[in-house]
Amino acid sequence: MTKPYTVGHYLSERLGQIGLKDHFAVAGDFNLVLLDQLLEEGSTKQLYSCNELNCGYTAEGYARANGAAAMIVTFNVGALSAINAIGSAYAESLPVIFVSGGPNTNDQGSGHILHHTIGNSNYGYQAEMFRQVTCATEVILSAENAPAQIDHAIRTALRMRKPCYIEIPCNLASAECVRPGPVGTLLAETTPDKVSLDAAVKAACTFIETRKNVVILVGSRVRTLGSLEPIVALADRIGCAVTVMSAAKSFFPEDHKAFRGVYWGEVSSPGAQELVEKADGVICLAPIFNDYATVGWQSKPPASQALIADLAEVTVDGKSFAGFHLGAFIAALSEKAPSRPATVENTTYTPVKIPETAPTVPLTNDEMARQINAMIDGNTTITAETGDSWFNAVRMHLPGGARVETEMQWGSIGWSVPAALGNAIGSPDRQHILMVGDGSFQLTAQEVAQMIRYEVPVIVFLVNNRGYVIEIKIHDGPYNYIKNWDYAGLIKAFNAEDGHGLGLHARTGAELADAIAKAKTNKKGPTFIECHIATEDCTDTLVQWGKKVAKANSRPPQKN
Ligand code: TPU
Repeated sequence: MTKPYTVGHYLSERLGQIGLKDHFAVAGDFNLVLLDQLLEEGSTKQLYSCNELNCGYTAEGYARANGAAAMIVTFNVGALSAINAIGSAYAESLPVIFVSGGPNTNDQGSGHILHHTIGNSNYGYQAEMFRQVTCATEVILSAENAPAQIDHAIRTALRMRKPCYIEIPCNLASAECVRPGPVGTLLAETTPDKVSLDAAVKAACTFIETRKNVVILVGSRVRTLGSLEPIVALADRIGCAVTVMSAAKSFFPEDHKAFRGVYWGEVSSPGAQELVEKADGVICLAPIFNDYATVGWQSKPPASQALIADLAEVTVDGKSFAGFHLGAFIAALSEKAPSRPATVENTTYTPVKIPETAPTVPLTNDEMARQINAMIDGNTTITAETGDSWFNAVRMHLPGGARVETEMQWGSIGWSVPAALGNAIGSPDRQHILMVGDGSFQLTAQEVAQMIRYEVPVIVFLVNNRGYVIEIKIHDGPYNYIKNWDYAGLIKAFNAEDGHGLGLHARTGAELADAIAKAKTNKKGPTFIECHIATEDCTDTLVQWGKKVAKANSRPPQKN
């Protein structure tokens, strides 16, 4: 007799069909049978994380490289640890398929009190919590309904570019169910509302025609397009200058003739602030104008001068249009938009050179950033953690094809270590660089062990500046100083008897150059370079930006 086809097999086959090669997991007794089923069906490889928060960030990073990701954890103790990472996937618009094991169906509604729960017998609260940070929440209660529910969650996540939630009771993972058909509708985009799309394109063309100085401002949610080509095509058609927001660093090729740097209010690349703020028409592609991006609410194009093309809505000249995806709008506008060459012709862009320091003096932040910048080629992905690493990544000059990943909307420190791992697993043919501060690293440090386990050659630059420098610059206090660790020394412990990680210290420019040379030849695991930098030595833009953000955060309460 052949083995029955199960709910777990169905999920597994669907994950493979949507283009995943891997899924990430932490085992627990509510998901063990499900993990068995995924292994048995085998469409995707099962990779493990040290804890569920890291598992979530790893999946989030993988989705950045691969378009989507999946993770499997156990009920409550696993899932609730992961919810921060699912919040990240929601905020950053990444379709992570979050799967939790659930209580046996015989226990649901029976009054039984189970372990790993808050001690009452209502097991719906986990799904309710996740409902706020997912676009579809499916609690499976029968094998018959499982295919439709799994498909609904996955389809919604892929279309909305947001995470979804699937809960599979531990006794249903191996219950018999039908096989999936071809992937077809799961991957298909919704048909755009042609009338609304045409009206939006017409309004956008009028907007461009009636403005003298048009500039494009690229925002971070263009990541959901999966390619920069549509944006380049639009820029080429209009012929105007292009700037990117800080969270969208690398989302327009910096070697393109129209590129004019990063617009970030008063900490913009030279010339970019003037260009955007003097333009009478700013085409904002999938922007997020939060307090960080606007430097404490200082720098946001006024509504009368902005066309805002969001993921599911275009707003222009006081009217909003919906019913189509950003990709459809950009493609249609690229065919119809009038040409406005003025801003490209009137301006130039010269990237700022990061200053060099002598190789024998103590290592400086500039020298570290300069040497990292020199390593970047068109096949490099840099993951930059919250902190001064953001500002260092933003000031680098990138060859076309280089990629920067940040988490500037959610900004949860510790994200970058697992996210760089996930990104590297999702795009193994690229060179992966991680820049992370010591404070952030202390949250998720153990995930370097998974880089070693899976022999992922991420080059990690750990900035040991003895504290939360970004917070020191925003609002200082004793809470911003941390216990020092021998970070590079951790690698020996993580390697144990069989790992190939390399841990190195860099205290001068020469030591850093030597460490980078070693990292380039270490392909069987991560190279971890602990860069010793003085606490007061950080990027100028961080200080300038920090003051403005602190001022915005300390506004007195409004009077009634
Ligand atoms: O380069 P540097 O020194 O700025 O980076 P480091 O050392 O990683 O410090 C980051 C400090 C930081 C904190 C403590 N940045 N944001 N926060 C607040 C914060 C606290 N907890 C979470 C999960 N996320 C946060 N952003």
